[in-house]
Amino acid sequence: MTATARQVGHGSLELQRGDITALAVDAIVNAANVHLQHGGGVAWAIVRKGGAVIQEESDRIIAARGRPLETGEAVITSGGRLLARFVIHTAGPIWGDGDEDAKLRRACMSSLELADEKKLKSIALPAISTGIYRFPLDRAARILLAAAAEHLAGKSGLERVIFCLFDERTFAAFAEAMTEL
Ligand code: AR6
Repeated sequence: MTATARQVGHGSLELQRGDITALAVDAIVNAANVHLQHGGGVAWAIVRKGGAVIQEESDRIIAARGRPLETGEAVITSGGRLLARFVIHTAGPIWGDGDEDAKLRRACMSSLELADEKKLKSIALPAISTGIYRFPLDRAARILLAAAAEHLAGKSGLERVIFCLFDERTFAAFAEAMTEL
């Protein structure tokens, strides 16, 4: 598998090419929408493999709050049948909505903060917002990697933060952004 890693603080920041639903980590991050309706993209793949329990727990979270997530917010469910114990769901920005850079950074940061709150050691994230939400890939790669590096350089207990990139083009964009960190 194509992979690269860099030590940041006490943790390692890693890039892998592959399918995030196959990873044996404490949590995988879902590129969700604010309603947590997991109908397409990586969200659909996560629920298909992890089972309906992930959608059911998501629905209960929205019902209990009585409102959708804010863009950039993160919540957690179990991982169902996935190897990952948890799924952290964050809603990235839709390109064109305004203030996209800050919202994408927040989506990454809030996911990592939630993982630390739960005392998790390993987490994998997809290229949030770069699929159906059309955020420009190179720009997203720089923002997401910078946010993760900043988090790891702080008080985080995370040992591994992995960006799991589905296709070669996405992996290449992240690999290039990694050299600019
Ligand atoms: N593993 C890793 N990455 C994946 C996988 C996978 N199995 N499947 C797709 N990707 P997207 P968004 C990549 O569209 O742009 C959903 O309907 C994909 O190639 O999943 O944030 C949600 O419910 C791309 O690089 O997320 C929301 O409504 C990246 O994951 C909306 O799409 C993100 O693509 C969110 O759109």
